Amino acid sequence: MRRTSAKDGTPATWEAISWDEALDEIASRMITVRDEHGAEQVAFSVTTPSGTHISDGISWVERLIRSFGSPNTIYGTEICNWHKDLASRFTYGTDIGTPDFANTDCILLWGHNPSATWLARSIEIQKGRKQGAKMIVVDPRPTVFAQRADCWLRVKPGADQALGQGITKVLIEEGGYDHTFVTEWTNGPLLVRADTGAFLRQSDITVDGDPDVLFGSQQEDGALMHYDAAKGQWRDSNDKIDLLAEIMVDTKEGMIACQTAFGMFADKVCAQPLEWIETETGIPVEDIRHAAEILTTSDTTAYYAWNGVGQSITATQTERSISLLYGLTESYGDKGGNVPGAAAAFADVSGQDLLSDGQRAKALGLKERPIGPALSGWVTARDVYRAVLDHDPYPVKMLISFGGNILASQPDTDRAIAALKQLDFHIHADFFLNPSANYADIVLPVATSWEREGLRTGFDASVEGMRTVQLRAAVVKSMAEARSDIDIVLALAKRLGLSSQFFDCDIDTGYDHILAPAGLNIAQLRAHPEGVTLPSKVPYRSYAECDENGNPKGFQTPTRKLEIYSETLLQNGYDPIPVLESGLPRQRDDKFPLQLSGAKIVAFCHSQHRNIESLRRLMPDPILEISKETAESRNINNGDWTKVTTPVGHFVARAKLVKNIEPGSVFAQHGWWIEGAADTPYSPDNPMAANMNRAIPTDTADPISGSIPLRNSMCDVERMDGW
Ligand SMILES: Nc1nc2c(c(=O)[nH]1)N[C@H]1C(S)=C(S)[C@@H](COP(=O)(O)OP(=O)(O)OC[C@H]3O[C@@H](n4cnc5c(=O)[nH]c(N)nc54)[C@H](O)[C@@H]3O)O[C@H]1N2
Ligand SMILES: Nc1nc2c(c(=O)[nH]1)N[C@H]1C(S)=C(S)[C@@H](COP(=O)(O)OP(=O)(O)OC[C@H]3O[C@@H](n4cnc5c(=O)[nH]c(N)nc54)[C@H](O)[C@@H]3O)O[C@H]1N2
Ligand SMILES: [Mo]
Repeated sequence: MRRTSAKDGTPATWEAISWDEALDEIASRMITVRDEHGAEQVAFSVTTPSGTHISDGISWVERLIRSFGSPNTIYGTEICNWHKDLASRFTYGTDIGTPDFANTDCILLWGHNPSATWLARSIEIQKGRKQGAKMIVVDPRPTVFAQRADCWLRVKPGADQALGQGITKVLIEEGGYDHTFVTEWTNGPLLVRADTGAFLRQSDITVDGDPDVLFGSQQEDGALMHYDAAKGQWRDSNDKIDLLAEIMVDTKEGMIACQTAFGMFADKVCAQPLEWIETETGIPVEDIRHAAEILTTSDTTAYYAWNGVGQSITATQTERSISLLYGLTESYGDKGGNVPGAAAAFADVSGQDLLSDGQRAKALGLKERPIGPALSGWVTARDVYRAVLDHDPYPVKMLISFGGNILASQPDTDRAIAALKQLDFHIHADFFLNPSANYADIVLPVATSWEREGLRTGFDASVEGMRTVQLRAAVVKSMAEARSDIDIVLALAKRLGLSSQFFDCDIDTGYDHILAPAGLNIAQLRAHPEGVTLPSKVPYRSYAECDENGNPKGFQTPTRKLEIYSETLLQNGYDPIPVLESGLPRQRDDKFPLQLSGAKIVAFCHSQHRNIESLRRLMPDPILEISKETAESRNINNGDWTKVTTPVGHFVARAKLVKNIEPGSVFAQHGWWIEGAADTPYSPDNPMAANMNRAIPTDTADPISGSIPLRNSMCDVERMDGW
């Protein structure tokens, strides 16, 4: 459909055009911008694959973006999965891994509530519980799993890094970790120079020294012990290594004080008393100790940490704090732990290799956050708004969205509208016309997953599921003229002259390419619509496997060890060890005494589904979960309409009093944009009044990832009279 009205905020009017006309025009405009200004001036946006139909098409969309040459895709990863999937690499060298909940001794859910957001995962958790697994839940709300947990840690929103530090402190002080594992498989024993913070290298000591040779220190005599980081091997036996050594080393530059990474970590983590952690987190010291005890006495622990820790301005270091704590449990990679690389081998078509270094370097926000998501071409919405509106660092002229709804799922709503109006050309491909599509020049109707085939290589609810591959058949005929995202991608690729990078624009050839490394082809999958589970073994503790030269595979980090100390972070100006030395960076203000957080609900996925009547009956209006104390002090009763105000905006929601919820916070739902009934304060005149993201400040962001405080902005709440 082509827009026939001005972009003035009123509902757009449209005329139908043919697919050929639409695709020809889109491709020719893309080429013009690329040739005249550069491909980076065409930004893209994709909806999340975590819970939308795009999950089995997104790699193809990304392949189009990268082969076209744009480093700018709004993906929302910095407020969704980046921390667990990529920041985890600073510690493990891989993603968080698939938690083997069904076979574990201890389930740890940290800011993740699968009872509402991942029902298949919940089933795995129940399997584990039936076999006697203990459960620890870190959540400010009494979720279903929190109520059933052996240990529920009702953390104050945003205090997770402090909590991770507190539990780690107990493990270290009480010896609740495996000394052999830390010595053998982490970079804890390696010496760090006090002057530079870099690892001590052989090249620091002698002129012809090898920079890949790092050192530990022997107990008793303090002799240097050689570690070959290129091979991942200790040259000297590390039986007698001193994990806590502090020594002076004679270097080319004179005597330099050095301390082991583990010693530095232990000193920093143990610096504050547990009572300080209690004040910061709201969690009693005995509960922190109880969690540590469960972790220590469980042979294996499987965990998942997600939105509750990823949507804050300390998200990356919080992720580090949790993954280091988890690293000490020695479960990473183990059966019953979190298993990385559980999927069978398949080719990745997302085209990371197709974006040139020159284009990659132009990603918006990469200069400010050089090891953040922009490195993969995933940029924040607000950086795109800045480019469109202020031409900083260059203009963005065109936006092509494959789903997504930035006006509801991202903050800065007014700036977003201004930016959408400012664009020279804007395409939105979707099932429905959402508010973001209302500013598009051309809208492309997309087929849902029910109307098309879908290839899925691995189902990540369980380790076993990761070995399953399925070509799901369409279950209904495509409605009207809707086309799948993949069809749209291939049609554009052809017009852009990119056929050779798209398997001659034949999807079956592309699918065969994906499947070949696993020894499968698309014809086999079509003959088995129920899917195929590969017989190959799950690679438990793969870091300990050796290559033909006898070198262990190790971890895919610069030191080939699980990194307690991250030189990568240090070199980019960040703390190499995640430690909170002072209180939380909260904006304290008497006018806004409460914290605004949120959680997802089972009825809807993000801003979708509120147009589905049966679901709307389950959840007719947006809810604000609130403690009895907070409600009483503000004269708010269950069901009252409330107005939530922050320093940058406000929104409306209906109060729900919840027993045992973290009392200093309120919990809202995002994604509301379809109006309520005429007798609600977000009636058809003002549907966006219920959009919580209008009230989220974005002036401070996580310095590494760019995440924003969706879970810990300061606010106040008042009852709305007259509703
Ligand atoms: N029904 C439904 N399912 C979904 C989605 C959906 O919108 N609806 N979205 C999908 C997507 S894209 C994602 S990313 C996943 C997300 O899945 P989850 O991570 O489970 O998402 P949430 O429910 O948003 O957040 C998890 C928990 O974090 C808690 N929390 C809030 N603030 C804090 C805090 O400061 N610290 C801690 N520790 N916890 C906190 C909340 O109370 C909540 O119970 O769900 C996916 N599944
Ligand atoms: N305050 C607050 N804000 C949040 C969150 C939060 O917890 N709190 N969660 C954040 C998270 S984790 C995420 S992932 C983002 C999600 O943010 P978005 O990805 O923007 O998700 P939605 O807002 O639901 O937009 C989905 C749109 O994509 C369309 N769509 C669905 N499937 C497909 C498909 O296969 N193809 C195409 N072309 N279109 C499709 C839908 O019809 C819908 O219009 O929101 C983030 N925003
Ligand atoms: Mo997400």
